Amino acid sequence: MRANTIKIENQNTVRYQRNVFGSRIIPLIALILLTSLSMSCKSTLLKESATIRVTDPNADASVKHLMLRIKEIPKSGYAFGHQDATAYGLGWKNNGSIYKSDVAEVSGDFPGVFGFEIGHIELGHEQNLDSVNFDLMTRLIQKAHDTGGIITISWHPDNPATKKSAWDPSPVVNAILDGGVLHPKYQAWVAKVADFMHGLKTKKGKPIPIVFRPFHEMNGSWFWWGHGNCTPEEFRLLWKQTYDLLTNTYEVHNLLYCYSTDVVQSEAEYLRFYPGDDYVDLLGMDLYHKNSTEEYITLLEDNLTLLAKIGKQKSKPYAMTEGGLNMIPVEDWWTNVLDKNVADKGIAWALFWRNAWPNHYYAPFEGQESSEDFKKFKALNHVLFLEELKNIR
Ligand code: BMA
Repeated sequence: MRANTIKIENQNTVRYQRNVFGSRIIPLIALILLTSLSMSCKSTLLKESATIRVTDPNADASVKHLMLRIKEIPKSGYAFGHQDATAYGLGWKNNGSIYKSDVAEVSGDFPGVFGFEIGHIELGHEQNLDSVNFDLMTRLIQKAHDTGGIITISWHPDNPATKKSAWDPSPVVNAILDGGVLHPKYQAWVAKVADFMHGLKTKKGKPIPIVFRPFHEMNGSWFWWGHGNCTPEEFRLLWKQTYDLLTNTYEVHNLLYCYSTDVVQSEAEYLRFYPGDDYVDLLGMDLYHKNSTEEYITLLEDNLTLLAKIGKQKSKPYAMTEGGLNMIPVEDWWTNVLDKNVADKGIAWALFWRNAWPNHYYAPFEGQESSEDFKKFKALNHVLFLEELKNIR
């Protein structure tokens, strides 16, 4: 073999060299270049993330990296998010042995942002208020993170005074603040949240960074922490004390904190409950399509323009943290109603609520009226599902 090769080389050096470059060296050089390019991209982001500021001074490096990823997203578009995407969907529930989502069945890809909910973790229950087992949730979060997704967690804690749900508006905030009769109970609740967050680790034992979004829609009056059920000052104290318990007392350092209101009428309303720049990493709004399409278009325009303005003033990324149209009975809703009115606002993502029951769902499933339009929406270059989002790193 060896002698033969030399002979060929002597006979036709040029052809041999071409052959070598064509078949081996060029792909090798390309591989080296690609590897070093991707390593240099990665290291640039990681290098930058070492200097980026998040509110928790002791935040894990992964949290800073996540913040940087989130800030990068609007340069390419916005990510699609879905609540409980992999936990259940229309007609199925994850029993621990499958990994699927309604959105992936329709469009071929998973969402870029995965929403999860920890209501009832505070009670020590095995499953959340929507019957998702917390151990399964941990595994689904690991998988979402491993595959390059971004994870956001909401929390609908029960009313600590009445033991009824988060939707029981009986005033209680004052009683759970430091010095209040229910403060020890609340502290124990936050300890349970902390335990759950501490448990979110990769297979290698590294913390999984999370966007935590507690006490959302506080400008509405339907939750016990909402407008009219506590004063803005009490709300701010609740936020700060919860933040302090998590970061300082329980040493949870894998969180970014997201403040999100419901629809607002003004900047003053948006900021009425705002605990301060030192306690908030991201800004959000929950914007549902409840009435006419025309009204929703105006609502998106007014609210997201305002959110963009506040986000820019504060140099904080922002997102549509919840939203959608229940049962999506409008065929071209994704491209014509949603995308046309959110694409130019600079949001990092838009997250759609859970596919719970046949009359309570916000993302399409196979055969659903808006699924053809959803495929067109997914194909838009600026709409980022998991495959695109994982490259922003
Ligand atoms: C609400 C509804 C409820 C659910 C809650 C928390 O909007 O979907 O059924 O319990 O969110 O996920």
